[in-house]
Amino acid sequence: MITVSASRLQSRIEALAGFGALPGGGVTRPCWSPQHEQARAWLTRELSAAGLETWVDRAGNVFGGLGLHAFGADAPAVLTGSHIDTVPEGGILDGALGVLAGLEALETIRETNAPHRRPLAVAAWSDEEGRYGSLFGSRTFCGRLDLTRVEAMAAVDGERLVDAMARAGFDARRVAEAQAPAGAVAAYVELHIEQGPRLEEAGIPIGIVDSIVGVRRTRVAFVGQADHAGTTPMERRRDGFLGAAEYALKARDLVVKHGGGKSVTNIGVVRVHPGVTNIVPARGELVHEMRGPDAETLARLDRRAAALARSVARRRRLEVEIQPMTATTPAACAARVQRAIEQACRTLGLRSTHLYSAAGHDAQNLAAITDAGMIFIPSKGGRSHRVDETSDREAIERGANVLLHTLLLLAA
Ligand code: HGY
Ligand code: MN
Ligand code: MN
Repeated sequence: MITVSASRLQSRIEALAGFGALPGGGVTRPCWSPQHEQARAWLTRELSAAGLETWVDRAGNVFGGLGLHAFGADAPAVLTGSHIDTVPEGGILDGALGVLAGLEALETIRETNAPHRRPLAVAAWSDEEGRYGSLFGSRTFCGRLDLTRVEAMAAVDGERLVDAMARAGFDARRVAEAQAPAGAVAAYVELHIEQGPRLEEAGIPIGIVDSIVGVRRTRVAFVGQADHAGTTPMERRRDGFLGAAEYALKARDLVVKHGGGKSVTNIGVVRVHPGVTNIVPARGELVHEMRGPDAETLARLDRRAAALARSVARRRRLEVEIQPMTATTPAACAARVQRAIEQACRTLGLRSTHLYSAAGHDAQNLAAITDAGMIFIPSKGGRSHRVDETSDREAIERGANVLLHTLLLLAA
């Protein structure tokens, strides 16, 4: 039975971790940044050295093909992949594992001449973490990007996508050319760390994902009046930050109480304007994120959160601005891909369990154009999106072998 080279995979994980490495461990490698572009160049060299056809599309997606040099309906390909961009102060496996295990699987297939009827490819999708707009590269590839919005897309710190791409040598106005021809992808399967505690606590080595949550992000701003922080009587103040603070606490309760038990919410971006200590905040702005496996529940929470924002503003004599930013839809994973993963686990003698993904992934875009699925391995302590994110080497090897055999089954 063919298996991957765990040492070669491990050494590539460590090499990729060097791009944007932080002194205390972990990595910061936002898409289009200099360290990300160095990682991209390194990856294209590794793909070529592994004997794969290598190309980069207009949306910055990197591909390595085995029996494939471009996507077309004449030769539908079995695709794997993930992303090499990271969150700030993130871990070295989120995304990187799926890209490098995909490379390792294709290289092993080529070296062993393992039979496969369909061509195979591995992808590194641009800006999966959505610094400029969530799941950007796979959304473009799957024809799901609203192209009229590209000019306006920007990070929360204001940096525009067009400028970030231009600095990396890409023309954002041409991303539409990255859309894959219809029928070009026969199936998609992605290996990823679970990023949560369920597999480790259940003592099960492999997760077979059956659905992926939808994620909604909304910018909510409470607008009052700047005033002198010392001389303005307390009852006269119209404090934008306090509106945002009250909303944040009540929005959390709303989602916990009325989210059906699987919905979650987070507010990780807060800005106060003018933002100096001796002025009553005129403006308190936050990005409100909600996630859940059920689209209807998410839509209902959205409506209730907007009503909450308006009632907080009214009570505090503030204006409120509610701007939807991005909304991904929950995606079901294809039964055919889940069955292939199950069969690969049986071949390798590994226990598995089905679970939904509480993180968003590129696979939810691929699910719109082909049969898509995901393989999870346990995260130590469920830790992710933090510098001490890690998984056991054995878990990484098991995941890569399940990916290898799943790809062979899907490409047979
Ligand atoms: O945020 C997420 O769910 C993923 O890690 N991009
Ligand atoms: Mn992530
Ligand atoms: Mn990820």
